[in-house]
Amino acid sequence: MDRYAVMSDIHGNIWALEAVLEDIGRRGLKHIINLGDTVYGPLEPQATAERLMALPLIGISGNEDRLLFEKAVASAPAAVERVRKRLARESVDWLAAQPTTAVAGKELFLCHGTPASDETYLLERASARGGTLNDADAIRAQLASVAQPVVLCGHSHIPRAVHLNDGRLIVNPGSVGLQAYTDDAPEPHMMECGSPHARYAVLSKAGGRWSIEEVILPYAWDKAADAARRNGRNDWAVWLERGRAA
Ligand SMILES: [Mn+2]
Repeated sequence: MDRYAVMSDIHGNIWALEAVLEDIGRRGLKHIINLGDTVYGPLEPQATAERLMALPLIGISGNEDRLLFEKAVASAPAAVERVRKRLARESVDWLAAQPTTAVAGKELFLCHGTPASDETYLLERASARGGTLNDADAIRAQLASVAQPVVLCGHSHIPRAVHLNDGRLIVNPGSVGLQAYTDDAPEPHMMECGSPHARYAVLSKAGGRWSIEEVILPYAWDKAADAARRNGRNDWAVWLERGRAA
C-alpha cells in the first residue's frame, strides 16, 4: 500500500511542525511530502529549516520561499530581509535547491499553487470574505499539462479534496503553521480555517483507490503567537491564536 504524509505552508512555525512530525511518527508514515512556503514569516525560520533538512523529504518550494533566495538584497521588502537575516546560508541554499514542481511515486504531481505558478490559487477564488471553490473547468484548464491522476497543492492554506469528472483528484492538505491570513496581492483578500490547529493530510492507496485523511492537531499556538508578537507582527499573532483573519 502507498501511504504519504502531505504537509504544506509550514511558515516557520516550529511548534506546529513538531506536533505534525510527532503524529507522522506515531502513524509510522515513511514518505513525507512538503509543498513549500516552509520558513517565511516572523516565527522560527532557521529552526524549521534545520529540522526539515535532516529528514528524507520530497519537497518543492513556494512563492514566499522564492522571495528569500531570488530577490536581490537591495530590492527585497523589509519583511523578507528580516527573515533572510535569520537564516543560515545553507538553509537559503537548501530552499533554492528545491524544484517548483515534482512527481512522487508515479501518481502524485506536486505544485505549490498551480503547475505553472506558485502564486496562483488552484482550488479557490480569493476575496475579502475568504476563498470559495473554483469552477471545475477553471481547475481542469490549469491541469492540462499534468499526466498524473492525483495533484497535491498548497498555497491557500485551506484543506480540500476536489474530484474532477475526468477521474482526477486534487488535494490541498491545508497549512501546518498558519491557519488564517490577509494579503494585498493580486487584490486584497483573506483566508481562514476557523481554528488554530495544525493541519496536514495522509494519503493512502488501497484496492486501486486513494483515500485522504485530513489531520487536525492541537499544538502550542500560544508560543507561536508570542514569537510573532516579539517579532513585531501582532497580525500574525491573532491569525495564529484564532485561525481567523480578524
Ligand atoms: Mn504560498
